Parts: sequence; C-alpha cells; structure tokens
Amino acid sequence: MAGADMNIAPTTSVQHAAAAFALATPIRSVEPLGLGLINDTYLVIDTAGTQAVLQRINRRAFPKPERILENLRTLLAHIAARDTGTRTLQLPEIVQARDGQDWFIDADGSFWRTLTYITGSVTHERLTSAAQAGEVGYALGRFHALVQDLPTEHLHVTREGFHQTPLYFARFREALARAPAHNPSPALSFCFEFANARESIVGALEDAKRQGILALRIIHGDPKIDNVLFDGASDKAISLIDLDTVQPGLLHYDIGDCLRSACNTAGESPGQASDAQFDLDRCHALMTRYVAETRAFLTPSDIDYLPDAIRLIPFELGLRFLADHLNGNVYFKVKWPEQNLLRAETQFRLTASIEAKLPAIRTLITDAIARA
Ligand code: GN1
Ligand code: MG
Repeated sequence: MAGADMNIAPTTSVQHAAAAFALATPIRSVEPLGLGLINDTYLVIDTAGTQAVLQRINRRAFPKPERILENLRTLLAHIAARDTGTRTLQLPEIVQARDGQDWFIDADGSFWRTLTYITGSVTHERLTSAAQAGEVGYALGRFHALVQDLPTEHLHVTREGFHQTPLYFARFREALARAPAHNPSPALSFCFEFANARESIVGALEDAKRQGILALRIIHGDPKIDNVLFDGASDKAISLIDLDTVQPGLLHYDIGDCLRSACNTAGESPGQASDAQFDLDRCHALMTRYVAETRAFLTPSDIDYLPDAIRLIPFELGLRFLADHLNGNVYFKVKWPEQNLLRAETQFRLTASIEAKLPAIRTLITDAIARA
C-alpha cells in the first residue's frame, strides 16, 4: 500500500514538502497519485478532508520550473475573466507555500508545488466510448477557444523544442549511432525500420511553421486522456489538468496528441503493441466536438494540416520513447527495462493504423467542419 510507505524514512522528504504548503488544517495523509511519467505526484489530505495535489517537478524535463507557476498565474487570470458561461472548465488553483511563494525548494534543491484537487473528478486510463472521446474534444476545443486571444509572448517557454519532431528524430539517430549493433530483438528491429522509413515526414509541421503557413498559439502541450478530468457522476469532461506545458506552440501538436491518446482503443500501455488501433468513430466524435468550439478561428491551413498532425504526433512520441529506451530510460519513468521499447512500438503500430485510415480521417474531418 502506497500510504504505508509514507511512514518510512526515505519518503519523509515528501511529507516535509507537503508541510511547507499552507493547507487550512494539519495533514492527515500523503499518498502517490496518478500515472505521470515525468513528475512525482502525491495526493495530500488534511484533517478537514480537503484534498490537494503535491508535485515534485522534474528539473530534467523543466529546467526552469518557476516559469511553470508564473505561466499558471497568467493563464488562470486570463481564463477566469473569460470562462463565465454555464459550463466552465474547473482549473486547479495554486496553493501557496507558508512563506507566500508559489513553490517550495527543499534542502536537496527539489522543486515542489501544490495545486487544488478538483473534487468529484475521475480520469479514464482508457476510453470506452465515442461519447467520452467527444467530451475530450469539447474540453480541448474549449481550452483552445479560451486562450486563443492570449498573446503568445505573455507566456514563457517551459520546455524548449517540445513537439519539434525533427529534433526528436535527430536525437533518435544519435542514440541509434551509439547503440550496440549486434542482434536487435524483433521489436527493436521493427522500431528501427519503422522510424528510419519516415524521415521524410518529420518536418511536416515545423516547415509549415517556419514558412508562416501555421501560426504559433497558446497550447496545452499534453492533452492526453489522463489529463482530462470527468465528472464521476455524469461522465462529462470538467477539467483539463497538467498545465505545465501550456506555452506557445501549434494547435496541431495538441490535436495530434489528444487523438493518439483518445482514439487508441488499446490505451497507451497495452499488453502487446500490436493491439494498438486507431478508432475512427472516436476520432469523428472528438473532432466534431472540438471543431464546434474552435471553428471561428481555425484557418484553412490549420484544417489542411490536421491529417499530417494526426499521423505525426504519435510517430513523434514513438521516437521519444525509442530514443529513451536506447539511452537507458533517463527521461520517461519505467517499471521494467523494456517498457519504453513497448511504448515506442505501441505508438508506431498506432501510426501504422492511422496511415492505413488516412483517407477516412480526411473525410471525417471534412464532415466535422461541415457540421460546425
Ligand atoms: C509525459 O508526465 P506526463 O505523463 O504528464 C510527457 C508527454 C507525453 C506523455 C506520454 C513533459 O507526460 O509529452 O506525451 O508523457 N511530458 C513531457 O504519456 O515530456
Ligand atoms: Mg504532462
């Protein structure tokens, strides 16, 4: 049991960090929370039963973590002034440290922050219906609509080079050059071949950005389904969390990332990679609800590049997992040594499924736009 672990010495730094934040009453429990691959996340409950989310930010992924909190202040103020309808997104609020700061740095230099917990919410590790996918599309579209007038220069870049596929491809090639050449496993051979055969597509979005065909906007950066909170009773999407990568980027990064997560019927961690399949009904439901929120500001070029993005972002995530596997799992947390290889192959199998369905994906996008 995770909770029992909290009483032993190596985790006391977590309790120490939890105590640095200004909760209303003393802390009753601190337990690991969620399935994040980068930061360490804990659910803190005080004696009044109030829940909060404590996180140690991974400095390898976020070298300047204070930028995350500065961005969050700007973002929350911007959205609070606009999200005034009947169905608002409930975003987490910052719980300040006792010294009045938005974060706490412990004796080891670890960077901690605490956010409010969205009560009554649940996450789905895997979606089970097109209706849920539609809710995910609504939440992402609503978020994009709320920030579409937030000037990109008002937010810091929290992660340089995030979602620039050519960079990830170059890192994969470097890792490959260093990897031992003898006897790759069937999974590794498949991944090498799959990745190398797609060098020509890696620039699809970055080239369009450089040429001014696609414009930078404020994006979420990580809208996978674990980061969409649903109301436990109604199964409606009520929140988008994990706002650490909210920064300037292309809408296409978010749409590609959201679809690769929501439409993979096997989920991100299936028992075997070959189970990964892209579901068109979910894609249709998600895009229809997404476009209903965003149609007013999507340009013809934005729409033209959607199929490229839907193919590219899962491929990019596969490259990221594969490079990390080759580098000894230094970025994404793993529970066993080959896990990042399995994750990479899963994203590549998903990419293959998307490639086979591209004509149908183009048709359903046209239909979603026509309905908006
Ligand atoms: C990471 O830490 P987490 O689980 O929220 C990653 C995302 C990946 C995701 C895959 C900063 O997100 O880009 O899509 O894993 N975040 C970062 O599950 O690299
Ligand atoms: Mg994240």
